[in-house]
Amino acid sequence: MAQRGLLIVIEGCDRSGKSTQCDNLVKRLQVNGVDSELVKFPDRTTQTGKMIDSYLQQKSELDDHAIHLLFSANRWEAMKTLEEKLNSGKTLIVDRYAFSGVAFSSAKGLDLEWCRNPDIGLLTPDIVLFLDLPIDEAENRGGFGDERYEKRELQMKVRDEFMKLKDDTWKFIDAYQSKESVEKDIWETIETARKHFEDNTQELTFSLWK
Ligand code: NYM
Ligand code: MG
Repeated sequence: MAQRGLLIVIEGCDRSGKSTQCDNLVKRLQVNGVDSELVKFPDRTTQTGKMIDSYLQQKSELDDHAIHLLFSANRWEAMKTLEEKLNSGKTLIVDRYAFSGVAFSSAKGLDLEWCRNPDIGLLTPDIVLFLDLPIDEAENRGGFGDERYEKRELQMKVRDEFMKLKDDTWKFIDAYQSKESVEKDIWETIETARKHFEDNTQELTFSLWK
């Protein structure tokens, strides 16, 4: 069987440059002959994703617990496909994951432990890159404030909640640099990780949190 692909998660607050960097990373991996694909959560195209999209665009209201569970369901419904892809050798670059799920909901005031529960058992990422950007800079970037949650106070709380979730699979990327420098830092981090995993074949585990 081909060696499985890596599950690489990119996290950060809103406007930290995640989507641009995820696109660049997938392209660069492909150019370098690594079979890779972009995955984005929330996936707004599915049934749960449409409800989430409407909520984020402030077109509908939902109880905080209910939307939290929808975000989690949106990940769960993708797991089988993601597992198959990884096992076939594809590397996945995932734009947001359960860390966002917990960080945003707990920043709104839900209990952190309660928030972690629905995502227990999801595929464990091999590496999490956290794009770190000062809130002042995020606010200045175009589009901030368009969607629910894109407010200074909440984003600051979200960052604090993210910090409670980090472990030794997390790598911090200074997102307050030129796009090119951020891309370079990400690439170097990923190259190091790829070399590490080439020498140490990892089991695919389903235990994001215990
Ligand atoms: N978000 C994202 C959550 O609140 N919970 C989650 O589980 C996920 C994956 O949705 N402000 C929030 C974070 C963002 C918003 O994400 C949509 P994006 O990457 O801006 O489309
Ligand atoms: Mg956003």
